[in-house]
Amino acid sequence: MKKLTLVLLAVSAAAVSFTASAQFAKPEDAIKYRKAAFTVMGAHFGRLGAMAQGKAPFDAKAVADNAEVVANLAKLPWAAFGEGTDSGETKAKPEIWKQSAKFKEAADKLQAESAKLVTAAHTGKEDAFKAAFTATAGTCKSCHDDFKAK
Ligand code: ASC
Repeated sequence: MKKLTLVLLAVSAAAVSFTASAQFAKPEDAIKYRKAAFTVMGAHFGRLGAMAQGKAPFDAKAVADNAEVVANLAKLPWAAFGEGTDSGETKAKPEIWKQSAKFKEAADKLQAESAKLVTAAHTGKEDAFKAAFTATAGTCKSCHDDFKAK
């Protein structure tokens, strides 16, 4: 039984990592994919931002729903920064590939902070949400500063 569980876990982990390193037929497809992920993430992050900045009333349920979308989407773009995807319709800076460890660190920070944002959102506390939102937004900004052309 224990063995079977381990085998099943290994299989599902492999399935997840396969999804994460999604194969793209063409570099343009990868670029489109990652931009789409960032666009949808940005839309949901924007809804959180409106609440964090008092431009929309704080709604704990909406905060939790949007935070979950952000945290899930935050896992997706990175597999689409493969070789050959540095040119074309993209604002990606060459530093992404030249400083790949630093880029991965930035990507990991977004994922870590957005996971904390989900936890904070589930407390239902506005202050906790605002603090976690600010921390997450900081990871967006620093990555854009280093790795995204204006
Ligand atoms: C957003 C959005 C970003 C980040 C960034 C945070 O709402 O679309 O890219 O916040 O501006 O500084």
